[in-house]
Amino acid sequence: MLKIVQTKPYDDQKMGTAGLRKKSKVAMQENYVENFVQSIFDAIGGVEGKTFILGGDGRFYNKIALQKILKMSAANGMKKIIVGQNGYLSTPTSSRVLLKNKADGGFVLTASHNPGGPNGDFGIKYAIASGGQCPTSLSDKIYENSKKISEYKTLDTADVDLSTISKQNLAGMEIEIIDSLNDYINMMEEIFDFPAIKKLFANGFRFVFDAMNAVTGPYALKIFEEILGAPKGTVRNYVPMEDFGGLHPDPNLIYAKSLVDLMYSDDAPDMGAANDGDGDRNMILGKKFFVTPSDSLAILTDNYKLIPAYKNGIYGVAKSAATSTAVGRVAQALNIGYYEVPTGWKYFCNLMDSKRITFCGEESFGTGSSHIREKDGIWAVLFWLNIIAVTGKSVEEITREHWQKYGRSYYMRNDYEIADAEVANLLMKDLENRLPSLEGKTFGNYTVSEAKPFVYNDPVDGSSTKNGLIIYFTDKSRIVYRLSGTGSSGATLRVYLERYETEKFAENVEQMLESLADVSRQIGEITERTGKTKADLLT
Ligand code: VG1
Ligand code: CO
Repeated sequence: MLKIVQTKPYDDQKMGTAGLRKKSKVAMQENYVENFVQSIFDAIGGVEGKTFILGGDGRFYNKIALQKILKMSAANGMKKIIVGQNGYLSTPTSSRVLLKNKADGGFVLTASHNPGGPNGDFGIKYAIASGGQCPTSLSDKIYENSKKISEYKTLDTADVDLSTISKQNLAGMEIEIIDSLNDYINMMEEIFDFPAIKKLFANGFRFVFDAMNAVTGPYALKIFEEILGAPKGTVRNYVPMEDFGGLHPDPNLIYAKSLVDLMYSDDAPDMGAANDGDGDRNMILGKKFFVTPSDSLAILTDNYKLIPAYKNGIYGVAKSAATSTAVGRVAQALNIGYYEVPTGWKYFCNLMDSKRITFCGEESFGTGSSHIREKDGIWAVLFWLNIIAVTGKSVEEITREHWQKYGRSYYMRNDYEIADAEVANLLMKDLENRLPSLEGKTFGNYTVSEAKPFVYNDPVDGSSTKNGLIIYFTDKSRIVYRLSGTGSSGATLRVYLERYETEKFAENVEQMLESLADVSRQIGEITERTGKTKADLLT
């Protein structure tokens, strides 16, 4: 039965870098999810006659929010909704399903790499018909709606059973529950050389994949163990859990600790990899060896010819401004287009749609291609396995050869957790005002050549976005400052450090970047303003 519920607006439903992210307890407030979803429906001119995609990474509160959205969708007259079995859809799969079905939009219930559970985070990513995250112009409209919403539509009805592949009807809306694995796996088989990777495993290549108790577990189990024949035990932590088993599902050297410990032990396998909560991030490790995501993007691009789907040529490549310039050197050598965009995958989408780029990536462990409009964790892992299978080289050899050929960008991200968001905002504002006065100044061994805000003018839709501040130095080093847009409390100041070398490849990255980190604190007045003499998290 149709029910119109009176509600009061919340004033904090502004989307960040990728969707809405909140503490679970905030999202669980009365009508919180409903307000946000109705605000989306209203912002896109209603959902009558339209088709949408729905799923999530399985985190806490997914089950309840899925039912809320299903009932609201039917009550608002949606024609059809395609839902992953048991409510699971990784972010890349959802983009795939959306594009394949030419749907009008899609919801993924996730806070990505943020921890889950009652004391963790919950979130909603909203994608548009192009398969990518909704643009800022739309999220602004949704935010405006959410601040004045007074009612929403839902149904007074029993919950929908999402456990079996089926077609159901909810008050006139078709619900199609799909097996999301097969379709995604078929797509991967079309892109990569599965027979070559199968042979690699048959010849004893040792690989470990850590799904971090998150959504890619079932995909990884099927692809790596069942189809490609890697031995049982290759895929770890493969059962998706509501709280990720207490893990912080962010695949980096700090949070994927057990995998990192294994890869740095004397009995390390040949390659290790991990994905994040919603399956769009990846980390690549060799034996006692770590590949930075910035290098990974550059290496994948340089080796495109080894992959069946790309061997006939790629368009250009793009990276976020904060990502190291390594891929820029490859683009130059290959003579392909090269773009620098703000942080957030949505900025790559127009470039892919207009065939300007094929590959793109971010320093935050995100890599992907135009096969979908989101980053794709398993895709990146398969790309590495494919390169190894064809070349017979190790992760470390491939990376070192890349440095020999192009030089090396030593790279690190320093995160400062600042409890008072106002302190962080003011730090950025004042730094922006000081930028012109920095040019030509010397800090230790580093002389500033240029200092300016990063502004991106989209070549396709003409929109302009300002995100972060960049300091360039005369020796090609760079520092980028920006505030995170995915946190759920306080502020995170991200400081990205890059130093370029062509000859001496020292092993200790932290040491190589120590003086630049000091310079970043000095230029940003970080210690004075926050009391911090060191970053809280180095990745
Ligand atoms: C972070 C990363 C950014 C990434 C975003 C979403 O944003 O830095 O590169 O696109 O998370 O990732 P921020 O604003 O906190 O720096 V995820 O895996 O949603 O899907
Ligand atoms: Co993610």
